Amino acid sequence: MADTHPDFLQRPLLDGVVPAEQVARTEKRWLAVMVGMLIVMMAIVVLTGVTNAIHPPSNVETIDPTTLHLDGEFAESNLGTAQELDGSLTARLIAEQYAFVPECVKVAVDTPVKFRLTSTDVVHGFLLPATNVNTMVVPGFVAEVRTRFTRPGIYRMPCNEFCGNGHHGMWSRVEVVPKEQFHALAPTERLSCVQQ
Ligand SMILES: [Cu+2]
Repeated sequence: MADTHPDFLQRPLLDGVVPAEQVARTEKRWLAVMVGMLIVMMAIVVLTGVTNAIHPPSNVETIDPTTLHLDGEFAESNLGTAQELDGSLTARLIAEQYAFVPECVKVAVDTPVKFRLTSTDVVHGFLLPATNVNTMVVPGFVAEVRTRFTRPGIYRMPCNEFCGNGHHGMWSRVEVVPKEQFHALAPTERLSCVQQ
């Protein structure tokens, strides 16, 4: 009888056991599909990279991370919150290992706010909980996020991209104050709230 064959491999399979050849055939098919997907995805990455079609999130504005502290928009004197002619606010910050500069920015409630950020070293993340603000901050690019705060308060802001050993300590905050309070501040006091 076949099921008592002295060679174990020659005995018939129990019910429900799939023959080895069938398993191998199915695995080969899946392998081919996966290799095909990998090739397509690699081709997309290479092609979009070569044609400069890959961009970091947000708007595609480039900046030289090695000289941004010397002059221009992200020079130290320009960091923090500035009021535009139309009444909106622009807050400029630099993200670097392991801090945001300035560490605290002040903005007014019910006012359009534009955050502009860049990084001097590695990829960081800028996230304000309970708002639409959440962007990667990529060296070489300016990340821009627009929002409007409907409630005053302190929005604590963790770096949400792992950026190195000190990442867990990379915190900052945005203080949203009533409009009158903001407008009563001297321009230098509006810039940041680090010392307050
Ligand atoms: Cu980080």
